[in-house]
Amino acid sequence: MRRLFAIMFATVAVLVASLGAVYASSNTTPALAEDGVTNAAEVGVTVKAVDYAFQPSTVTLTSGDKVTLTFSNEDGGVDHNIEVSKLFTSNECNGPCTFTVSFVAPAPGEYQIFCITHPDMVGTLKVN
Ligand SMILES: [Cu+2]
Repeated sequence: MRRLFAIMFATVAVLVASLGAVYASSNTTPALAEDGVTNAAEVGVTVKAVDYAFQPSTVTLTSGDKVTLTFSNEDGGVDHNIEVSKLFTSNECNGPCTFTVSFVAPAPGEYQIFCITHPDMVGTLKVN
């Protein structure tokens, strides 16, 4: 009886040890990089609104970039916002004012930048 108990104890101990080893090895396996993450760069860009126009009128980014866009409305007493459809929309602010918007650069292509209050105020976001 005592011998049987010892064998059972040893079996359980081996089982626990091997489970621990499996857990440890799976825990130390290097994580696979996700698509688009390996090349991600943190990018800062500034877009101004001056005389009802975006400056620069074209912003160029690389797909996957983690972007912090600083928007600076330099038109005193004028409300501007900045937005790109399905990507980001900012609130309007009454110039002079500055704020930042964060987003991840989408799939390559050209996207229109616009201001909700001024239909003629447009720019282009080029993503490579
Ligand atoms: Cu505007």
